[in-house]
Amino acid sequence: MSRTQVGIVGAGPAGLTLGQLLHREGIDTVILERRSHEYVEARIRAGVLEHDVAELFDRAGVGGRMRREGLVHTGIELQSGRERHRIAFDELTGKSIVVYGQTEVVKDLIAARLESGRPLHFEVSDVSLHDLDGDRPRIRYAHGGGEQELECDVVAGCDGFHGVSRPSIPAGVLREHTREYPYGWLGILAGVAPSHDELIYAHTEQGFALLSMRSPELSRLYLQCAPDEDLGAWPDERIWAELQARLGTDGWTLHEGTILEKGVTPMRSFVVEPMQWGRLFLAGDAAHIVPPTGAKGLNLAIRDVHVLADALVAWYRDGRRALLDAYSETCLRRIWRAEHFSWWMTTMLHRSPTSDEFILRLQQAQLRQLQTSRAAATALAENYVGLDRV
Ligand code: FAS
Ligand code: PHB
Repeated sequence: MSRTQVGIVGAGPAGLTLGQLLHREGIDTVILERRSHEYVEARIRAGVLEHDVAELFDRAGVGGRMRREGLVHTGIELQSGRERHRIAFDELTGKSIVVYGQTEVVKDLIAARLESGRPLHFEVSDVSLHDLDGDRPRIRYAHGGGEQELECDVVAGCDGFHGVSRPSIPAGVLREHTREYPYGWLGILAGVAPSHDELIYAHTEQGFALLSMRSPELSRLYLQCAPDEDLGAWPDERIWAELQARLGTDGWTLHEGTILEKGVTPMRSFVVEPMQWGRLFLAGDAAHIVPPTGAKGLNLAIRDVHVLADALVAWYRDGRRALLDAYSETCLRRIWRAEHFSWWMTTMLHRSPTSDEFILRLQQAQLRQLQTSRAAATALAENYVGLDRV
């Protein structure tokens, strides 16, 4: 049996960031990841970093490439029909966001982990958690052709929505809250320069569309579709035609290019309470999911492990358990705020198959108020760039 202070299950943004934050405080960790190094780095997911999350990466010593290659944005465009209106983050909040792909964040975090020389095991299997309600929890797993056992002080469940950590909490402990949405996103990565310098969220009669980007050469675009949309029914020509129809506006051109990757993502809102049991602490998608309309998923994961790292440092340094005991309550305040914001953005901007003219008029009224009311625009901007206090 081997030993560490904090056993981390999952090498996504949550697990890798936690490992980096704890390593910088001299706390020993082992990160266990079921997928291969290549697979983890190739996954295309989120694209927006909140202002304070970008600054956290700076402080954690992994912000260098993000600052060189990331795109600082001071606003977004909301489009209603063929009319656009800009939400000016800098003017309304004094903050900005950084557009930098999750794939790049993960590459930077893995590079830092490998440079630290601390254990990061890819392609582990048969992970199971034991004695979580004692003071010596254990992680069993298979790796390198043999069965392994890792004794820890604490286990961090950073293994995403489909991981083993949440199900390791006994039945009856967790309260689950969930909403499924009657639509999803068909997302593409295209080898063409973005047709706009900021993100465009479009509400149209045909449905939602989003123009985003990854670099001056790479566009990331999404269009609302059925949650179980058949990708085979969407040849490249049809995707571009639908994006043209939804994003088009007078005097503006959506430039098309080679589609490098496409996929359909269903949407859900999901939260478990509490996010801790005994010496197990859940973080990121293992504990909560948001529809991507508010660009919160990745940012919530990083915020969770920032809280957890501070709590563990206080515990190891001074024996103070108060922050650890309050971990779940502290995270859930921000999580529920982000759940509401993501739900609000999603229901305001998507045309549900079950919605009627009444809902359409409510959506148009909300979008109009965001044009006419500084207070309404400020509330959106504060949530989007990331709230100081929740
Ligand atoms: P992750 O799921 O990223 O990482 C969990 C890790 O644990 C994975 O590497 C997994 O392989 C590993 N793991 C799972 N089970 C394991 C086991 N038994 N043993 C060991 N390892 C195990 N968010 C946004 O903000 N904007 C977006 O546009 C956006 N798009 C998304 C598209 C898709 C298809 C998905 C699935 C999510 C998207 N998200 C988006 C949300 C996403 O970015 C998550 O919020 C983010 O990845 C959360 O990070 P983690 O909590 O680290 O979980
Ligand atoms: C992305 O660039 O992938 C992205 C941006 C904003 C969102 C969702 C996804 O709300």
